[in-house]
Amino acid sequence: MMPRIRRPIPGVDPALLVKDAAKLLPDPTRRLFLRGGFSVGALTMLTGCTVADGVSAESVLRRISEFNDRVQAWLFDPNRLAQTYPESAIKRPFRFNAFYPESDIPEVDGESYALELNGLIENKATWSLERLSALPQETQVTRLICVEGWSEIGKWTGVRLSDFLRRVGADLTAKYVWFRCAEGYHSSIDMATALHPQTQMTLQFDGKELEPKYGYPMRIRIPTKLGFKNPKHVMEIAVINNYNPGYWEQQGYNWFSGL
Ligand SMILES: Nc1nc2c(c(=O)[nH]1)N[C@H]1C(S)=C(S)[C@@H](COP(=O)(O)O)O[C@H]1N2
Ligand SMILES: [Mo]
Repeated sequence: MMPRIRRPIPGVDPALLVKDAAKLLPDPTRRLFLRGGFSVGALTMLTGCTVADGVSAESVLRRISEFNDRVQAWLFDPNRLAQTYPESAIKRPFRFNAFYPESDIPEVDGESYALELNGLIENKATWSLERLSALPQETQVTRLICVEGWSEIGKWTGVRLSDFLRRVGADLTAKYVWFRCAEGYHSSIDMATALHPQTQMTLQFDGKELEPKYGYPMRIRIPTKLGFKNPKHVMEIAVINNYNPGYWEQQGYNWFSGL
């Protein structure tokens, strides 16, 4: 998470800035960095920012946050599976969460639903719910972890996102997959995570058609990432090469947010 420090700080003490910035590094890196005797030079090397008087702390911290994303992306093991659980561990009723109350859940019509495809994809024809349901389905019992401090185990069924991306001729060497939701929420993920075997275009929760609160008609389920990287009511998928932070990332949450 990136603290919001807006003003450039004239005459900022670089040593203090370095110390603050180091707190934002992901843990193994932070320990190495601090053990190495944190220095302005090391911070400059990490961020590419010249840490000098008058530099905006925000710009340095933003670079640290981007560096954090790169380190996490680099540490991400595309073959490591998130833990799965027995059906007896499923939480019922499962918690609803969004940036709005339950009364504002978007109502998407499943009959006329047409998933849009954009960006680096060969076959951009839209997909109806019926066609998505006809693709091979997989079920996972995994834990959804929300950054707000709760987690619950649930059961999600749907199409493997990597299968779908291959089927529509997506450029799998592109950097990001971006999702736009019915109510304006949006999110993007790294391609390695999009291709992870447990990353799913979810159509069912707990053996039943997704309820509106869980993201009807389709949500993305990613057990290797925090809850806010699991967009609900997905209306459009785009394969892109330019970084496009999501709703919560714009509020300061770390973009990669892997587990
Ligand atoms: N479209 C949309 N998707 C969203 C959100 C949202 O506000 N809108 N909230 C996210 C957050 S913060 C969490 S923790 C999970 C919650 O999923 P659930 O309601 O199935 O528990 O959805 C994520 N996906
Ligand atoms: Mo969340």
